[in-house]
Amino acid sequence: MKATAVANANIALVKYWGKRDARLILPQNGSISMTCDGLSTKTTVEFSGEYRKDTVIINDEELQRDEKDILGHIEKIRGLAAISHHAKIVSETNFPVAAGLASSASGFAALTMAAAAAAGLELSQKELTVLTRQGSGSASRSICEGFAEWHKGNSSDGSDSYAESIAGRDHWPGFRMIACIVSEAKKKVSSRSGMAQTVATSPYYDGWLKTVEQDIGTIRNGIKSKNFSAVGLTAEQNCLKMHALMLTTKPVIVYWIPATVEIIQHVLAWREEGLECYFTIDGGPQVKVMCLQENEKELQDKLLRLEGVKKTIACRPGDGAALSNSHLF
Ligand code: 2P0
Repeated sequence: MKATAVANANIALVKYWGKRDARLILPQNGSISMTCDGLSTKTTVEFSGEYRKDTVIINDEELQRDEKDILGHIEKIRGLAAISHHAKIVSETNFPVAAGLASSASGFAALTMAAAAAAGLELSQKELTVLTRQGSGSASRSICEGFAEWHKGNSSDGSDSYAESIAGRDHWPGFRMIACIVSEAKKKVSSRSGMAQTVATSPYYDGWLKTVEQDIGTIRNGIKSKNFSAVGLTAEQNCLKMHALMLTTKPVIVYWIPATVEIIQHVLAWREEGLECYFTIDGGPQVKVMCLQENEKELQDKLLRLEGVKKTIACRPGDGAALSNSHLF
């Protein structure tokens, strides 16, 4: 009863920021993301009668505060499989955790896939995304390869709120997401509590919901037809609309630091000069710059010359989550 899975992080092109059901993790709107090759989490789960309690070890540290209810998610999987053994869970992530690089997405995707396999559940990919979603919403997209769409769904039981790949990893191999690391500090407001505050208090939330479907259509079509300008510009505008929601939340949520704004200003100036690039920012200060492969090197050189940029990681569309035979223990 032991299995290991590897999953990549994903960066949203149309963002998820708000739930209509917090228990089942049902979103207010659909979202679209790119699964990022190389930003991965590997997780081994074993259920055994020998274990006296559940243990979770992430990047060599035993979990002390279960903010995202990892053990609640394991309990749900035990219930589905009708088993009662305790679990040992060991997880390793190869990029900065909790600073807005979607570590919980890759983490919950790898955890769910490994735990479901270790528990003997046989799930379709769609069912796996539904189960993963109940651990962490954006993680449902990390199950899928290339470009993923998480459908909002309408049913109250959440069975139609699932993710699927809308284009495989080799559909658009020249698409690049350059993650610029500007800070490795842990964020002060979690996405989970931040988005709940936004839905409850931002006067702009209705405006967000009114335009998000259109962004989904533009980006889905843009990915299918490889229209970089349409995808980049719409993703950038969608990101700014989400941050406008954060800025109008009470109490206010500001994830940006000076280096975030420095990169925004430069991306806009470089684009003005003819170097096509767009930015997107999530629940943290890091900026991800979208470009095509032919401009990757020039942009990475320019970004690394900025004072606030500590490091860049360029990703292409990556694989969906997969089981592995090499266990972590
Ligand atoms: C996204 N984010 O679409 C957006 C953009 C952050 C900003 O999904 O409560 O960690 O576990 O469902 O998935 C972060 O939210 O929240 C997120 P839960 P999650 O990528």
